[in-house]
Amino acid sequence: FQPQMEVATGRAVTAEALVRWAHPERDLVMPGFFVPVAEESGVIVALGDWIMGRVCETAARWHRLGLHQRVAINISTRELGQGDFFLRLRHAMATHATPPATLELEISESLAMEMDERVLSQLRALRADGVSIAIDDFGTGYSNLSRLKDLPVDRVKIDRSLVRDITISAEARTICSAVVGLIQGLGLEVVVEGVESQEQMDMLRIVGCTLFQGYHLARPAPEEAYLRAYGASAQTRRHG
Ligand code: G
Ligand code: MN
Repeated sequence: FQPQMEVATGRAVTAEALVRWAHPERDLVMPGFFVPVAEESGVIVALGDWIMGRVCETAARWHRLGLHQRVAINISTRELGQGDFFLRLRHAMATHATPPATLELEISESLAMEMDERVLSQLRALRADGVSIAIDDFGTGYSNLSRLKDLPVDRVKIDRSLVRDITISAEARTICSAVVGLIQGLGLEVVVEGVESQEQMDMLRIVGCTLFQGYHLARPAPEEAYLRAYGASAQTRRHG
């Protein structure tokens, strides 16, 4: 889990669930290595179900612990293409009694721009029930801004590639601040991902960003370590 921090309060508002493979003989394996293989072999369906179950179970348990944080799950292109994807998600939510408002779906920009009406209506229904929808990796693909306003979306995560050079390049700053303005102008929340320095964060705050995720704030961590740092008791410690 990696936190998205609200900088004004110092609170973690969302925990992004990031899958890792604890291989018996190797270091922690990153999804970039095993997800493509899982997609090729078809294991991705079972893996996706396992992740969905873990996320729904975690979100429900954190809610019972009084932790007011959403848990975000990354949805792959393959998954949204499965006819029964939403049925399986609803099933996982029902199995674990997950309050919809504790869940957030992250859908990559390229995928979001291609969603058909069937997928959109399912997303609208989930959103009406309280699930948050975020566009992930915004700025890496064909950022169709006019399409963005028609999507059932709560927030947009600006990709780290748009942020990387803002401290050294005036052009990068201009692009980043224009994108932030556009998203906010559409009434959507901006989350900046891949924040790696205080300097970047200071600049992004001037532009009006309030939600940040990245190594500068916290690296992804196993649940136990995450809860020690960002759990309910940690937040009480911090604020009184
Ligand atoms: O596509 P998505 O945005 O979900 O990718 C998240 C990935 O980015 C995770 O694997 C996570 O470990 C990684 N990540 C998180 N914060 C940072 C950061 O500040 N810098 C870099 N380079 N990667 C990050
Ligand atoms: Mn993501």
